[in-house]
Amino acid sequence: MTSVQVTIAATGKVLNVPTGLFINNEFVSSVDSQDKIECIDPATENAICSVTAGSATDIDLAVRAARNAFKTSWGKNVTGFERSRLLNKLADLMERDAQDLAELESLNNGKPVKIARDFDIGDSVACLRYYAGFADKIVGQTIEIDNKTKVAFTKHDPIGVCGQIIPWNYPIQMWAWKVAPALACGCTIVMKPSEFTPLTALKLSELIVEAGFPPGVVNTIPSLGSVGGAALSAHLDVDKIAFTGSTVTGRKILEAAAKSNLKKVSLELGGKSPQLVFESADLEEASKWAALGILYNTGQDCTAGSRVYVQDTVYDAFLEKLVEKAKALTISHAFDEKSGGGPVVSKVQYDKIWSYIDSGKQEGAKCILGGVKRSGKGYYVDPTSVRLLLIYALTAYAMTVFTEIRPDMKIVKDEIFGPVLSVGRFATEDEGIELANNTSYGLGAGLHSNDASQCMRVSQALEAGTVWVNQYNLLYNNVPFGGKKQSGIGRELGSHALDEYTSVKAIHWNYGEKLD
Ligand code: TXE
Repeated sequence: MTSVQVTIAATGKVLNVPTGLFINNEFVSSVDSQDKIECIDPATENAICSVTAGSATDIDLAVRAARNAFKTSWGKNVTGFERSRLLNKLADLMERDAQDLAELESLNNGKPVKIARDFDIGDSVACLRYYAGFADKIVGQTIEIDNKTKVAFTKHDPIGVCGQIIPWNYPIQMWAWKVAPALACGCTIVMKPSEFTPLTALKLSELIVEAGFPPGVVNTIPSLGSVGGAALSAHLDVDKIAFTGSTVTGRKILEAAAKSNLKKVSLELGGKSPQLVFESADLEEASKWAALGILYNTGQDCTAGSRVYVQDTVYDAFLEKLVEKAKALTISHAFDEKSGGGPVVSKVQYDKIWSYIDSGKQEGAKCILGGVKRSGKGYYVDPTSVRLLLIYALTAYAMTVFTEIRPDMKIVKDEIFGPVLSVGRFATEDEGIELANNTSYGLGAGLHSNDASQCMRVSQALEAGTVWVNQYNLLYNNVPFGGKKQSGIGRELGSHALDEYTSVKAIHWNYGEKLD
């Protein structure tokens, strides 16, 4: 069976969801495995359905399909105009189905439907259109060698078959960020969605067929990371891996690439992103950005602003405002249009977050907000819906806030990937910068100040791929995104992503010189 009917409980809507492996534009069973991936609704802990778990042999078949398409119907055999047309068509279909996709995303991931529809899918549609615009504008250079006899020019060829391994925190958006530039450049794809959230990648595969992409251009293999992800990374006929996920797994992928065929690898990994609040900052605004910076996507965000450092002189005033803003934010069920977040994605993630909250308390940080575990169904870190507030008598908060922190504490060093904020203090600008940069990660950083030269100085000194000034966590399809240090290699978004999916060829042409 390669599809099931899934009922969205809140609306009674029934969606047909593919559950097979998607190879050559068809949903098929595994050739050699009976393994299944059980998909769980994190809001209820109930099973949604199970999907086929692809084996290493299935990955190999998908790679062969992608290679064949690359050599025949795609790659250099399709014009940029046609790739652009198909990407735009895919964007239209995603926009048409935004509500259904958002409900499925919400069911499998836990995020509110409104956020999935308006932000994740809205941004993904825009991402497809953005790269559709590039597909017919991928050009090289003509380089002068010698005016009379020689010229050289460059071509940006599609790199080939790309393995794309994506996580569970933004299943549709990470799909779009990877698929759009790869297809614009003429690459073919074997997509491995996270085993926690494979449903929307499968649903989007239906749209690949409807849009008219030739068979084999995009293939989707749900599989465990240690099986399908590892097989893709080590495959001798995969030319590139694009990965978003943990630093631990990123390291394994790089190692597998090095030990196999030295395939190109881009990695978007974790973070422990700081925000600095200086005394000249608009504290009202800074406190809103700080609260949202950690709550967005229930903290399951690679750029979650999980460390906030505040200048001594405004520390108390800022903290008071931060707590006020944090108390006003809610996490609740998926169909609550006002919800700021939902449950976290899985039991594993829920347990991980709570073990960090416990460790913060044990290591001596002061928990000034939240940090109280609730019983009940669903992986809500701290449920604050109106219904639940009645039960918890106004004591539940959307996030946990620790103060009196030290650099050696686990909550300060490690990526928690949940709504847990550590707040520290500093006296001078240099001390603030040093605290902010005291991490092995370098993905995002923020600073709040009304002193223009300070903004310039500090944004240059912060060791991160993205720095936000007087705002936090906003991303745009036309601005590059990626990490320094152990937060990754390469850039997504913007024109920079095209470099990840192309290989530059230099052609030297002699049109006049004769050898003596
Ligand atoms: O990540 P993994 P997990 C961080 C976050 C989170 C932690 C663990 O801190 O709590 O990682 O999450 C595939 N070869 N981020 O365990 O394992 C896996 O199947 C190839 C940050 O879910 O990195 C999935 O598709 N692939 C992050 C993808 O890797 C493998 C987003 C991500 O899973 C593999 C997610 C292997 N050996 C988690 N093992 C971000 N940067 O936004 C697993 N995978």
